[in-house]
Amino acid sequence: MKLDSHLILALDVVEEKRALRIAGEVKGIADAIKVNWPIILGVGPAIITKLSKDVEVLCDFKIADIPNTNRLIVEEAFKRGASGVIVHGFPGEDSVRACVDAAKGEVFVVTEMSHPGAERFNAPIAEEIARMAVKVGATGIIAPATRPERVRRLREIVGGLRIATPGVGAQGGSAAESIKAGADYVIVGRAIYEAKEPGKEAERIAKEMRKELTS
Ligand code: 3DU
Repeated sequence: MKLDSHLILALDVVEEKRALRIAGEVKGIADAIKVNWPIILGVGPAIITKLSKDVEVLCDFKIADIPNTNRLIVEEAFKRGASGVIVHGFPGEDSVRACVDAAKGEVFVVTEMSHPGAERFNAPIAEEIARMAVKVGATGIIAPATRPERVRRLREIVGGLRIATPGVGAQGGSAAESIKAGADYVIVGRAIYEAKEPGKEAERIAKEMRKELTS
């Protein structure tokens, strides 16, 4: 995926017309659009192919199954035009490796999620998951924008792997802080797609990150 604005739009809307309008407004601003189950179930998987004509699409299916099922999901996502997939790390090395082997593009492994509940079961194993992501040759990891100190720590572990951080805006995280902590991309959903002018809000966030990177 390109790394230009450092912004990935999480397009969690469930109507096709609205999805395509917002995608059009952020065209040329966001480096990629992330699709998750709400849009896949609301609009249908053909939206991956449709969006991918104009922008790189990251399929956030949080794939978390046995290796064979993971492989099948990953193959279908790339067949439809995805540039990357997001997979869970907790099912183990064989499950994540199956995704890396099947991928025709990028694989991001969730290390630690951004919501408060992740602190109990997820955070204690996040660093081990990050080490596994490096070992299996993943493209990058997902780390929490809501906890920049964790992004910083996970960066130490993954070295040059890409880090994408959701949790900016509606969940309370800051784009500039994430970048400062070592993120390559921030993932933003509601703060952009619920804005009156999604394109302008996307541009504002991209500018905030540019400023951080050049300061
Ligand atoms: O909170 P937002 O509306 O900006 O959306 C964040 C998106 O990122 C959403 O699709 C969510 O499912 C995803 N995500 C997280 O929020 C946190 C994670 O740890 C992983 C993915």
